Amino acid sequence: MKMVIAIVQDKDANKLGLEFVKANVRATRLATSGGFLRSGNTTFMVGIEDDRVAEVLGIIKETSHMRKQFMTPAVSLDVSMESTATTPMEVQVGGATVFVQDIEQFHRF
Ligand code: 2BA
Repeated sequence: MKMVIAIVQDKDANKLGLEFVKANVRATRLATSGGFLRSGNTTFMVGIEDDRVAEVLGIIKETSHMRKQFMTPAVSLDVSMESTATTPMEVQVGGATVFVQDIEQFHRF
């Protein structure tokens, strides 16, 4: 048994959830935020048999897209306490960040 944890962009989350249902893959969906951009993303937790991990990874790969986003760094104050203009910077996000972990035990009571 493995636990696949996939962090995807909110724009891809509904499609991914539907694809999991179609493929009879059970998943839990969490509303999360990225530590860097601090904007919303979605984390799926998927408990899955070892021989279906590749299938799950394939579904995630097909559904998650890379996008460019602009972020504006926090306003900074210079020595005269005047705020200095900050330039928006481009950041590439995604497709998906995925972790696969061994699960020692799995129970459904
Ligand atoms: P965020 O932390 O909001 O990061 C969004 C994107 O910003 C990242 O895209 C990456 O391109 C960039 N980025 C992140 N930290 C950076 C830094 N210190 N300096 C410069 N650029 C930085 P992705 O790599 O595709 O990550 C998308 C989201 O996946 C992340 O959102 C975070 O929620 C999660 N994530 C990525 N790597 C992770 C890790 N090692 N552990 C836990 N969560 C992770």
